[in-house]
Amino acid sequence: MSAATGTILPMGKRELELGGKYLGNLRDSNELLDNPEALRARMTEDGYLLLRGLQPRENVVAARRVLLENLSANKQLDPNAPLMDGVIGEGGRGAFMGGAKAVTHTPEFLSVVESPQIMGFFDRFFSEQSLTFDYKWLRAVGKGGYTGAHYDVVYMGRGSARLHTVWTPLADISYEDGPLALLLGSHNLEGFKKLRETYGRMDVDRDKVQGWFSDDPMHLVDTFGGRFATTEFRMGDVLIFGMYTMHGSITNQTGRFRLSCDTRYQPASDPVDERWVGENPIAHYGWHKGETKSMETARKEWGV
Ligand SMILES: O=C(O)CCC(=O)C(=O)O
Repeated sequence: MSAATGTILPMGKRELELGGKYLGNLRDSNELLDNPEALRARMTEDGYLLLRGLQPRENVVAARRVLLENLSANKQLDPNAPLMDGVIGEGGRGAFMGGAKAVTHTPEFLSVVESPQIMGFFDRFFSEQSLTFDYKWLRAVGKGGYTGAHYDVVYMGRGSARLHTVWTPLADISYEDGPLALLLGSHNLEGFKKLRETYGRMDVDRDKVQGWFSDDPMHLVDTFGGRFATTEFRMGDVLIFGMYTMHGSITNQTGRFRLSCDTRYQPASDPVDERWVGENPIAHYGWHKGETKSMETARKEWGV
């Protein structure tokens, strides 16, 4: 972990200075861990909670190993490098492995994303029993790869209004590895209201629109307000945020896969988005099937 304030980090089609107008650092909320009310207030205020070391590190290392063994068996890794370094092999490409149960439903993986630490956290956070979707999102981001800015609600907004995402790094992730970046204020600033009421009401399976809102973080900040924030992560850390916290990622500049998973949690008594639960969740059934509307066209229609 090497980069510091003033470092230039690529994100989408821009380069952002860490500590500058467009990109700052996330703060952790570990000091609030024993106080659910304060955690809820912090979530309302910040739109996220960064909790360092919530998961036992050895459990995350074990899940990482399962994922890397799978990537290795699929010839994605450099066979001459140590498995646990996750070095991208010749021809190895980044992969979205959402729903890949051969990995996501192994005991090692479930012992992280359904651990007593994370389920217990949400039981306390919601002050009632929580549940997590059966479908788990898993990503191996290759060199030059990144995630464009979006709200999660457009992918999973049919159930609970209290649904939260947990982003779990399956690596120690430096700035160069391409960590997640949140657009602070996107969940509550007035400048984002119209965006929340247009883009934020879309459903990718119903509306068949591309999901990412933008790959231009500077334009987002200049137009709607807020500031992106990121940090370096260690295995064991989790980043929790709501459906209206816009986020994307810094570009992976390394020769290693940036490995992470994102999983969802809500109160068990709330309605559940039917696409993501059950033995074999139906997942996205309309998105990218047939004609897909470009985000550019949709944004013109919404006037944002
Ligand atoms: O890991 C990434 O690059 C994207 C993750 C994401 O979009 C999410 O956690 O909702």
